[in-house]
Amino acid sequence: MTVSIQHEGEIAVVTVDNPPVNALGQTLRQGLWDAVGTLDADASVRAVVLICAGRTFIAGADVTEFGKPPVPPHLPDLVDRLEQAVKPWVAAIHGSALGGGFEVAMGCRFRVALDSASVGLPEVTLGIVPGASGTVRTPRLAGVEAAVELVTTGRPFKAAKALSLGLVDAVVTGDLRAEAVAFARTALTQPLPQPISARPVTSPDAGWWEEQRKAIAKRAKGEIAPLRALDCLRMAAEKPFSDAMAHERATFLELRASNQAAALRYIFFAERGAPKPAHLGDAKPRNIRSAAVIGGGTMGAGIAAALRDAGLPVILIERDDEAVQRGLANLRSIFDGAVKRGKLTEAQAGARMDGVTAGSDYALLSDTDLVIEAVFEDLTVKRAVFAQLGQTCRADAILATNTSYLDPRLIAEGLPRPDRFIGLHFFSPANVMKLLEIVPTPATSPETLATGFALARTLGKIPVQAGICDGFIGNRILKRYRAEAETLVRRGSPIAAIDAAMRAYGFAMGPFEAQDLGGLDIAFLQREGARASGQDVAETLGDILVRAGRKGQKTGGGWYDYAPGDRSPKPSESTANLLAEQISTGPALTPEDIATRLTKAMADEGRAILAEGIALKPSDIDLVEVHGYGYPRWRGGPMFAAG
Ligand code: 3H9
Repeated sequence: MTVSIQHEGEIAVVTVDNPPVNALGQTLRQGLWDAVGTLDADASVRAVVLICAGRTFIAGADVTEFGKPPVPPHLPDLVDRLEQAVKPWVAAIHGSALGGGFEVAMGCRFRVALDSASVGLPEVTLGIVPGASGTVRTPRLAGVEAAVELVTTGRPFKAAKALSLGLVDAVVTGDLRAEAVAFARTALTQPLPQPISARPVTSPDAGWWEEQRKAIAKRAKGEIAPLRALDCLRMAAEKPFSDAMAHERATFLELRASNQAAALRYIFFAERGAPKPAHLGDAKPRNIRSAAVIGGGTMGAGIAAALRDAGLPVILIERDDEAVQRGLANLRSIFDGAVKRGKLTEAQAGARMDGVTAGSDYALLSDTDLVIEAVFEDLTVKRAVFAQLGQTCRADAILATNTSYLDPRLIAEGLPRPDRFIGLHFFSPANVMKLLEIVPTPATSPETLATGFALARTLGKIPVQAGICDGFIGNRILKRYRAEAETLVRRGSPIAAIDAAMRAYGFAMGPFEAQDLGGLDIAFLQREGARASGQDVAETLGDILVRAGRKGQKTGGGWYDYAPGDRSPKPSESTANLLAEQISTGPALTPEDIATRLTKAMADEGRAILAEGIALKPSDIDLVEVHGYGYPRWRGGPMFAAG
């Protein structure tokens, strides 16, 4: 039964059971609609507790219904009906009350939450605004400022914060059902609070709203839903309830049909499908209870931090004591940064470090389940590492390389158990970036591959399987993107115009600013390496700059100039002079032309990658671009955008 009713004396308990996340499909909406009628007509009932079975309270509207015509009872009507029920309802929240789920909770007269629960209105992350009074009731419940934060960021609030803002009435621990029933009994002894729709709301002045608009527009970088949500909230603060409701509903329906919402829904489901690809079949992942990282540089320390964040004990290996200390310092500075940003307490950061054993002796690894190598990108160096790992690790340990450009088959040569070897390509900073490219070799066993995917789940990462080629999926597309951007420069488009066009498209940075930040020398050295091994690699504009000592921000200039201590790029005369001979005059391109050219190049490379079997499906490529390379999420990725 999706909705069932039990009785505890004069309190009725309505249980919603609609796995996996109690989404508000038509059957559930109808079930709740009918329950209101049944319980209002039941003279033995004085109050109602609404509770959910399974992992969470109602997590929102059923997103799979969004492409279809809405079927009654509509959610806004259900929320009104709950609010108008003669018997007061108490929402008992565990897990997350999100979107329509929180709107249902706001239809209830009271909200009681477990201390581990959270509440939120994440609709803007799906390209829409709340469609069942979220923008209209929230300011009446918790004030305009809290409502603006909740609705325009889409980020849920933890129970304690929700309580302090008045979004919930009580936070409890232990047995939620018993606590909520007790809460309902006590509530009946006092006068009921007004239903939320009848509560007053005070609007801040016009200047405040303008400031919000500016801040949100800057953050949104082209995404429309957060600004439209702000409009709805302003309407709710300044106009009567019913006018604001009509405006919210119209905005919700309009945005639901928008391209941005379609793109965001597509990414939402792609993300959820990624950890469980069908081709893994019934291969069982190995249980990973301990991990080690070889190399304590930026990447190695980031990977170690990600493993510690997931609760795994970590062994960090470096080549000598000095390097061990440097590695530990890198790791500590990651956790210190987290403390500064309020993400970890001092005690938690200390516990993270306590779970790390560091040293230079590979014998430390004799009982480790998983080892990830993150040393210098040099085949000889990596092979030497794996030769030692092959000798010291347990025969059933999984051995992984974090290489970004080298052929994992060559790295694995000579390993006693090649079936246990796999590429796990993290993105820097590895404790932050969500993407994990998983690169099996032909010898990798299904069990090892399944373990790579399971590890991604443990680390909270989005796994995408990639075949072996130069740069795998992400860096191969990046190379093509940069090459196309250089082609535009050669044909006369100003460097700054190209960067501005890509920012206008939704990237945080354009291709040249990004290279200046990361350093032009890394890709240069790779090309030089390829040239040295006899490959025919054409001279790039970036090569000309590096040869002239312009490696990016770290050398005071790359594509742009930088004043000391200032990271803002200034068009560079030196760069213009160095490249002058390479540049001809081509047709003037609009920002849209530029973005179309560059994103089309990415999609073309994506199609080649699919044709070669390097990526298994277009959505994998889009996940790589969105989570590893800053492709605007609301555009869905290059493959989605190309249609
Ligand atoms: C909304 O409410 C609009 C209203 O304002 C107005 C309406 C008029 N629908 O994430 P998980 C599936 S907009 C359908 O791995 P977790 C998901 O695809 C909605 N399906 O679990 C997956 O399926 P499968 C606002 C959904 O425990 C399975 O559930 N709400 C929905 O890591 C498990 O998902 C949101 O945006 C859905 N709404 O996390 C909340 N949600 O097993 C979105 C999930 O077949 N959901 N599925 O792959 C979440 O944030 C997380 O799912 C949640 C649980 C935190 C709840």
